[in-house]
Amino acid sequence: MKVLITGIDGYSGWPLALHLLGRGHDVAGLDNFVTRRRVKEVGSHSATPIPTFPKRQEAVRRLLGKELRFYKGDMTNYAFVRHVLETERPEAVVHLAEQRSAPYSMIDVHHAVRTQVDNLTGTLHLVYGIRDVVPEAHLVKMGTMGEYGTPNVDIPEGFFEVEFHGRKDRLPFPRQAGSWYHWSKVFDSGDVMFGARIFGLRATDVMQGVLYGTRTPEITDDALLTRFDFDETWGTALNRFVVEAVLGLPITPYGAGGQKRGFIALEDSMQSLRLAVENPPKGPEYRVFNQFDAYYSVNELADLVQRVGREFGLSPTIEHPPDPRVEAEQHYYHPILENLPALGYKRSRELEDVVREVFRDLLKFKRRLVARRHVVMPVVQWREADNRGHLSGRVPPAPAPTPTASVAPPTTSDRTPA
Ligand code: USQ
Repeated sequence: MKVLITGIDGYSGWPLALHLLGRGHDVAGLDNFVTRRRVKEVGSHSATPIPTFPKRQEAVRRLLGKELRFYKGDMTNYAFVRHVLETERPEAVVHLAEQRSAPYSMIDVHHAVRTQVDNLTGTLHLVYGIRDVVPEAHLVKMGTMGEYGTPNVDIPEGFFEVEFHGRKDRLPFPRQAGSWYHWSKVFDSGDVMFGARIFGLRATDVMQGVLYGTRTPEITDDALLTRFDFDETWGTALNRFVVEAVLGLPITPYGAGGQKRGFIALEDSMQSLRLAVENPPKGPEYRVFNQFDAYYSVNELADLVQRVGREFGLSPTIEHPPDPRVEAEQHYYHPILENLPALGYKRSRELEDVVREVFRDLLKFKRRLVARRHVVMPVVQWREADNRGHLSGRVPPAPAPTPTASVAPPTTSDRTPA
């Protein structure tokens, strides 16, 4: 199948390209390298050294004997999106090209606005581009389990039956996102659902849990490594806990640590996305897949990382910093997972095995972690309107306000190659 991956240079975009190529699909991708620049913006870098994109293409050619086509550009430019669709004419588009960090969106008004404007614009461009150029193509859109929040009832896959005042309907399950980033995903979901309805598109909205891991079976050489973020803005819970243990910093379940989330290994996220691509809706439809391996509290994950860390001769400690976020620290959590297993999805490995693998990889790149040790502890506070003071030295000064819009003007570096 001809697949286009938007955001192909990212943590999951890159291993997805390798996975789909390995399964015999014809893959092309686009990216504007903004994650590389924004991670630099907060003073950090990937724990794993990642080559430039031309070097990545070269490694794919050399090690896998495959061609990977690439387009550099920004999805907020509709002409660019159309050009790629017209050139590639993909049968499926996996849309990953979005600002993906909740803490980054909470830094200040400019980061909040940029997150929502970019994410919604890119998604709408794709919805229109598919309608105009490849109306039969299947859009697989990366959403997030965080759209649902943590309600005190089970979480269905997108829709549920409701009875109210004696009448029944099947309605979208309520969304209660916990950051400006997560709200951008909610709005995206609404746009894809509406686009599918009015334009007759085929779309799968994937509600993915928190990713973890350093590799997938296709990453057989360091030249094929994907990025791995660990700073407080771009790193996510389990990955960060292993980094903290390796650096001799306390492992940081925030607040009471009873926050539960669905988690999924990188390898299993690739399996799920492939299953979605290979099993498109038969006709116009908007469907929702929840996507996670299992759910855990951050306390359970901290305990696990501490235990596995000891196997590597480390002495990890656990501390509970005050929660910088506004979220329930103890709550009911029971999301449903039926659609992917019905397509054959099976968890590949035990969590502990993957955590061991992450330790092995990170110990190998420990010098890169030590060099950025100062960006690990949390400083971005959800309640603060402007966190640039806390991030001093990590984030550049606020852009000058423009008289016509509250959107910070794009910096040159935001629109040019890394
Ligand atoms: N947390 C800690 N300690 C840390 C980091 C995080 O306790 O050092 C807690 C957070 O307070 C939160 C939970 O872990 O309760 C998850 O936080 P996270 O930073 O691991 O993940 P999150 O901000 O939710 O976002 C990540 C990805 C995002 C994706 C989302 C899936 O960055 O792109 O959409 O996971 S989900 O969480 O299901 O919404």
